[in-house]
Formats: sequence, C-alpha cells, structure tokens
Amino acid sequence: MNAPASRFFGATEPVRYVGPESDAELAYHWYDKNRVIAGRTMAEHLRFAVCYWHSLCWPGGDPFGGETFLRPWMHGVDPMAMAKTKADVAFDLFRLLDVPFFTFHDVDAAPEGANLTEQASNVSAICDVFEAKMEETGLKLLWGTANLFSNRRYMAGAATNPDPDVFAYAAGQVRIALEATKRLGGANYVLWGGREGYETLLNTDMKRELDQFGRFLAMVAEHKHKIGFDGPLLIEPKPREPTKHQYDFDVATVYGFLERYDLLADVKVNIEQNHALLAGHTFDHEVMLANALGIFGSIDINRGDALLGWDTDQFAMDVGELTLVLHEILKGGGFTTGGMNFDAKVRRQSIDPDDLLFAHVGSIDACARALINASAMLEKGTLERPRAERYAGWESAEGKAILAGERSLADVADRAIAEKLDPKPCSGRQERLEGLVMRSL
Ligand code: XLS
Ligand code: NI
Ligand code: NI
Repeated sequence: MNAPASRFFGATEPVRYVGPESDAELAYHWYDKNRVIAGRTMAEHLRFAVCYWHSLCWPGGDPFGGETFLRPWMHGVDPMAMAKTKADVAFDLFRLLDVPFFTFHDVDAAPEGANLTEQASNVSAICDVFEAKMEETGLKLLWGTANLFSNRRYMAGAATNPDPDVFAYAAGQVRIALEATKRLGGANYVLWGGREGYETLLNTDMKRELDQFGRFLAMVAEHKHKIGFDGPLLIEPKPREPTKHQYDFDVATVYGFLERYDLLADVKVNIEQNHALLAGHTFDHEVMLANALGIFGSIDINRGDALLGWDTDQFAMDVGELTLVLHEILKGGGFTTGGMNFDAKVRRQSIDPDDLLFAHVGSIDACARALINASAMLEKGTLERPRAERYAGWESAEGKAILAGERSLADVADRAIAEKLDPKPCSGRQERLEGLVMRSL
C-alpha cells in the first residue's frame, strides 16, 4: 500500500522554511511554523488544513470536458483498495506540506455505500486506516462532514427535501459522519447545504423547507450533545450554486436562521472567500460580521476569479485581501477550534502531481505574509487607531448613556435643540487608509 504513495509526488522531503531571500522553489519563504507572532506560533495561528475532496477526489473536469488528472487511485476495480491507496497518497501530501490538519467528506474518503448499513461499515473501515495514520504522524482532523448533495437522491435537497425519507437518509449519513468525526478527534463538524434551496419557487414551499432545515440542524445539535462531541457545528454560507438560491445565503442570513431556530448556542459559521464574493460581499466583510455577531468559527481559504461568476475555488494568493481578513480574525482573538482549510483546487491543466504541492505552498506563504502584516497592523493600530478616533464621540458620557438605554428619543432630540447642535461632517479618509494598508503589505 505504501509504494504508490511514495511514488506519486516527485518531491520526497517535507517542504521546509528557507526564508524570503532564498530562491528555492518548493519551499516556505514566509511560513515559519515555529515563529512566534503575538504570543502564538504561526502554526497555531493559521491552523492549516488540506482538504480531501479537491486535492484527492476531483478529476479535473469542467462543463465542457472530462477528466484531465487521471489520478491512479481513481482507476481501479476494488473501491476499498482504491480508497486505501488514496489515503496513502493523502497522508503523503499532508506529510510533504507539513500541515497540522486535514478535512474530508464521508464519500471522499470511503466508497459510498449502497445503503446506510454499508455506508457505516465503509466509513468505519476508513476510520481504522485514518486512526492508524493519525497516530503515526500526529496529524489532526480540523473537521469532518457528510456529502448531502452529489447523490441523485439529494437532487431536491437533503433536509429540505419534499420527501421525509430523504430527510431520514440524510440524518443517517450525518450520524455516521458526525460519529466518525468524533472518533477521529475532529475539532468541528461542518454542514454545507449545497442543495438546501430551490431551483424554482413554482414547486417550493419556503416556510416548510426552512422549518425542515431548522429541525434537521436541531437534531444534529441534539445528537452532538448525546455522543459528547465537544466541537461546534459550522454552517458554511453560500448564496447559490448548485441551486439558484441557497437558504444559508451569507453570514447575515445564517445568523437570522440560527436565531429563529434557537441554534446559536451550538452553531457557528465556516466562511469561504469565493462564497462571500458570490453573495456580493468581500471576504473581510463576512469575517467582520461573523465576529460582530459572535458566530465566527472557521475559514475555507480559496479565491474566485474576477471574470468568472462561479465558485472556481482557486488557491488564495492575494496577500492584500488575506491581510485584511487575518486582521479581522486576529482582532477577534484568532481561531479557537477553527482554522484555514484549503477548500481549493488546482486548475485542470495543472496535471503534474507536484502542482498540488506548489499550489498549497504558494497559498500557505501568502497567508503567512498576511499574518505577519496583519499582526503588525494591529500592533501599530494602523486601522484600529483611526477607527477609534472616528467613533470617539460614542465613548463620551452622553454617547454611552444613549447606547445603555438611558435616553429616550425625546431626550436625545431635546438635547439637540437645547444645545443647538450643528454637527460638522468629517472625512471618511478612505484613500488615506488605503495608503496605510498598502504600506503595510
Ligand atoms: C462548496 C463548499 C464545500 C464545502 C464542504 O462550495 O465549499 O466544498 O466546503 O461541503
Ligand atoms: Ni467550502
Ligand atoms: Ni465552495
């Protein structure tokens, strides 16, 4: 079983930190995992995870053409043997990248069962394999999840399906995946509702579907407590694709949903860059809002393409964007159970095995540079000082009294009259702030 893994990648030694001056190509120039920044090592801050699905399961197809990668473990006759070979290659990838975590869907890792009994036994067999490899390497699971969107039974949704039997099948799959995540010591459990939405309102009862979705999540939360899984459940907002409209549209929508169905104690969000863009937001907008609402959990790190309107899941390389995101994450106290999961895939022409290594290494370095920048910005107060100045009035006794509920509308209005208030507008200083950020990169 080990032979194919060691032969898949050209590189044999784990990628190492060489410093920014070095010309070595397959090396970390910024990610120095043991370097301490603001009290934590870079590895502890960034908590990188490699995902199974895009890196090990995606064949390189697009709507106009099929497989380009021809991964050896995807071409065989015995699905369990193929899954084991895939696990060998996966753990070799994790070793070469020297990252602390991985993530997977049930069906990425194990052959999909023809029924739930077979599903449970396949997942359990792969958990045996993972358990041994995790023990041997010290690798950890950032999160597990169930794929409730690829199989045709889920074409009209999983929890939001018009058929309660599909809801039940989804419950069965989530129970297996949640228990596997607990068994492997996973830090979180993710639910991305890829088909929890609609294609047309003509056949849709939205109120009913939302109630089903709320009930499903409440059942997952109940089960999480029942089995003693400590990590949070994470919903991954995305506005559309594959459906025309998904109920977990963006952070704001998810917050309203969690509040309505009384799920705020158990559920947070896993925010993804490309999903933020599809929702018409920036990545840092979604992180800032999740922090403001107290539901920030984790990050799926990738990027979209300015000219393509879908979830292209490219490797994130934009240090400027990542700096602003890490600035918000650090400001909120950093990751607790969450981390940065590479929900990203190489382009379909990147057919060399080592392209997978270069992709992760480049993006890891981009995140590391962003962390260094963001931490320095926070320390200097690059954005925090002007922000504090901008809102200084609210720190006055009167400002605080208004917010504390000690003034009525009439009180406030009367003061405006009595003091003949004539507030002077002040500059928003956008370009000045943009210059400060640019100089921090
Ligand atoms: C799809 C999602 C998916 C989730 C896990 O767009 O990003 O990959 O992260 O189901
Ligand atoms: Ni994702
Ligand atoms: Ni996505």
